[in-house]
Amino acid sequence: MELRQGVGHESPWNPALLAVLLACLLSLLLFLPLAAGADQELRVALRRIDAEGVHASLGSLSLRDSPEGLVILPDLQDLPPGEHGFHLHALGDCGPGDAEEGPVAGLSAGGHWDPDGSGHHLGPDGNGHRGDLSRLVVAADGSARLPVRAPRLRVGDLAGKALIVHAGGDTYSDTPPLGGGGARIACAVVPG
Ligand SMILES: [Cu+2]
Repeated sequence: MELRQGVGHESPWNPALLAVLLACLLSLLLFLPLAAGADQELRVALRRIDAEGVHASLGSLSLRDSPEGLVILPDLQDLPPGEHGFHLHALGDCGPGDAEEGPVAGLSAGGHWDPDGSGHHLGPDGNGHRGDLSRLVVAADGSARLPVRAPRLRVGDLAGKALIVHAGGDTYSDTPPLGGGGARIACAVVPG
């Protein structure tokens, strides 16, 4: 049986077809990132908070998606030097909230964002609250510029929630409860 087809010496790469293919490839490369809605960047203001309310801006936080998850680039000043617990809290409200002892700074932001109901505070690399970020490091002059990581978050997850800085550090564990950060001293609402 004769299987050979009559293709002759013509190249299968018709120039017109090639051009169309190239155009398709190019548009795919250009529009793929948009279609995926993937990488986002957002800048929010971090404000000082206390039991009376929300006060002056302490600078900004740039929120970026990276291959390693969410990266927050702080550009802050006038904070107490040292390491501070830093988390995504569930509600986009930096105002005080009522407790037994009276109004408490930042309580309206609710607890650490925990969509999986883990009930555990285990830091950015653990399997607890997804809102657990790496600590915010403040230099001796009160400025903060070191990146903060959250491998399990993307910028889109932050919409409608609040980023909160605590007075104390963070043990990335349940001991003491919630990592030991204590009082809420600064807050940023992420629009959404
Ligand atoms: Cu917190």
